[in-house]
Amino acid sequence: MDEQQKLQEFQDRIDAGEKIEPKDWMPERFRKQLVRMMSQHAHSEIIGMLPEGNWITRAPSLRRKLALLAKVQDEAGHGLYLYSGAETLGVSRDEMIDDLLSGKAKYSNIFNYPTQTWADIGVIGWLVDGAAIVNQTMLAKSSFGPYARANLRICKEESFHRKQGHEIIATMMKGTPAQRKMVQDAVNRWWWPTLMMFGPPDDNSPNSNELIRWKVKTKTNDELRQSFIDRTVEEAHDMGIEIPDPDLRYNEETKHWEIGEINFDELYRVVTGNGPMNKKRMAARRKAHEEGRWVREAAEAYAEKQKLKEKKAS
Ligand code: FAQ
Repeated sequence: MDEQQKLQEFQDRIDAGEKIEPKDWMPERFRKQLVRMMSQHAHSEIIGMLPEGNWITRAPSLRRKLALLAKVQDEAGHGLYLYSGAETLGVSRDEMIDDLLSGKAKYSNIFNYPTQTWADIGVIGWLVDGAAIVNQTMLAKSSFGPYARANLRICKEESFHRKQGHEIIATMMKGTPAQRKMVQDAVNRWWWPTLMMFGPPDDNSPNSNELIRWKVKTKTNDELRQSFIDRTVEEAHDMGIEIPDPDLRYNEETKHWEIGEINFDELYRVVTGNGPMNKKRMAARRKAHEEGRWVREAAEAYAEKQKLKEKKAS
């Protein structure tokens, strides 16, 4: 079969709703796009542990501390599913981590903002995990098998994360005026960056057309953003929270909430290393990587020793 026929057969399989598995033939560009997305997604989960990890020692009760510890640990697990999935495409974990630590690889914009109060932890669960679920429920139907399966599992865990965030916020909104103010202040700071998590608008999203043709993505950035806005605005109003957007209005005809203009310059600034916390996040990640070196070396030495033992025994 020549390249053109292979491409056609590949597209036919995708159009028929089949999953592409690691050993199947795939265009090099498909492989590259998947490595890009899956590694960025994995890095986001790992860097995403930092803003919340910052509050584990300051959680207001033992129950809250336990839930937050478990959530942050889950994010590490998500990183592992995704790195393992990406490895099936022939890229090594070391290469992906090197790209993150050298600043070559991107990770989600949202983790470059500071967590200033306890309300930020609730808002991350409610808004950030809420946005991640909308995006990842779509990715759980992705045409690449390992990515779809990783997202399916991630979404189940993220639903708990969203619930714990929502519960923190709903509890604080029933508390004192100072607690309600703290929630509103956190929403004011996290609302717009959360909307940016869905990526640039469709007419300025260089990867979308290709990813949609290959059913890696089945919905566009703007479609997903809108679906998040519609469900979240209603929840905010139910809890007595104001959305910090003077242009927000409900369109009776389309049955959608319409928002004001998103400052996408801020998104580009943050994802190219110039957000409020980029340097701190990368410094913390590099330090953790260095401090964990002896653990990786010890684990490798142990595995090597086990292999030798097995060889001797056989
Ligand atoms: N942040 O052409 P498009 C989580 C980049 S996990 C950074 O539209 P595409 C869990 C994009 O990479 C959250 N960069 O790109 C958690 C591209 O640059 P490149 C992470 C962004 O791929 C919760 C360029 O802009 N989730 O939250 C962003 O079609 C709580 C042009 O963009 C995923 O990674 C951004 N927001 O769509 C953990 C999901 N947006 O690579 C802890 C998988 C765009 O060409 C606590 N990824 N860029 O140099 C995706 O769904 C997609 O890749 C998008 C971007 C939607 C992020």
